[in-house]
Amino acid sequence: MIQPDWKVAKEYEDITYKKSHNVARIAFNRPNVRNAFRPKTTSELLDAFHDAHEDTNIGVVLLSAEGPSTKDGVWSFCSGGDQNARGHQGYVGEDGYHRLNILEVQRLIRFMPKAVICVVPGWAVGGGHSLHVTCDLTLASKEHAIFKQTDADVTSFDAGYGSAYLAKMVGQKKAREIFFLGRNYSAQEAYEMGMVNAVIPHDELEQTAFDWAQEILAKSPTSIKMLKFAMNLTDDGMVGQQVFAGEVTRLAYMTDEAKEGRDAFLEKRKPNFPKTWIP
Ligand code: S0N
Repeated sequence: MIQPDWKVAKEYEDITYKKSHNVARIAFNRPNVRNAFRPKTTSELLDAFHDAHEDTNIGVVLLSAEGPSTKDGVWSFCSGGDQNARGHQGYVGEDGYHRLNILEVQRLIRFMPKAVICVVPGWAVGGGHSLHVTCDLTLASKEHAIFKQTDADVTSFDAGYGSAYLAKMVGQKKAREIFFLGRNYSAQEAYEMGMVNAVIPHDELEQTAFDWAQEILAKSPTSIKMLKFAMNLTDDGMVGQQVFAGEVTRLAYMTDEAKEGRDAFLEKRKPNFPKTWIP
C-alpha cells in the first residue's frame, strides 16, 4: 500500500489543493458552514480542476473535504450553495455579480478525461449532493456520511445532473423520493440505492480513496478516458458525442492516413492514401 505524500499544489482560501503519486486532491475547506460553497469557492474549484485537467502527471482526482467543524466537531462534504451569498439571480461574489458557476464545476468534472472520485466524510447536501452525483465514483464514511437533498426546501434546485442524472442512477421513484421528501440517508442506504460505490470506516476513508486511485492509475489511461466518455455519451447528447468524437479524432491522427493527409497538403500535392480498407 502506498501512503500519500501530499504536497500543496496551490494555496487557496476556501479549498485545499494537493498532489501525490499522480493523484490530485481537491477539498472543500469551510467546515464551519458545512463546506457550503460561495462564488469564491467555485472560482477556486474551477481553477484547481482546470489545473488537474491540464497536468499530464495527474491521472485521478479526489474531491473531498477538510474537517470536522471546529465549532461542533461535525463532518461534512458539502452543504451546497452558501445561502448567505444567495441573491435574486444566483450567488453573489465579491465583485457584486450573481453567478451559478457550480454548474461549470460539474461540467469540468463530467468532461475531465480522468476519473474523479468523490470522498464523502460527512454531510452531502443540496448542491454538495449533486456534486457527488456528478463524480465518477463515490466513497462514503460509514459513521459520518449523510446524503440529503434540501433543494426544494430552499428553492435553489439542480434540474440537471443533480436530479435527472441521479434518477438514472437510483431509479425514478427513489430520485423523486430523495428530492420531494428531503430525508437523510446513511452511507449504507446510499450504497444500497446504487449511488455510492463503497462504505468505508471513517478513519480509513482517505487512504481507501487513495488506494482506489492507485488501482485506477495502474490501468490504461486511454481506456479509462474512453470508457468514461462512452458511459457519459448517452446522457450528454451532442456535447457527449463531441467530447467522445474529439478523442476519436485524436486516435485517427495517429494513423498513416492522417500523416499522409497532412503531408500532402503541406507539400501541395494530391494525397496518396494507403490502399487498404480494414474491415
Ligand atoms: C447541511 C445541514 C443538513 C447540516 O445540519 P446541521 O448539522 O444541523 O448543521 P447546521 O446547524 O444547520 O449548520 C451549521 C452551520 O453551518 C451553516 N450552514 C450550513 N449549510 C449552509 C449553507 N448551505 N449555506 C450557508 N450556511 C450554511 C449554518 O448556518 C450553521 O451556521 P452557524 O453555526 O453560524 O449557525 C444543514 O446545515 C442544511 O440543511 N444546510 C443548508 C443546505 C442547503 O439548503 N443548501 C442549498 C441547497 N441548494 C443548493 O445547493 C443549490 C444548488 C446549486 O448550487 C445550483 C444548482 C443548479 C443550478 C444552479 C445552482 C446554483 O444555485 O448555483
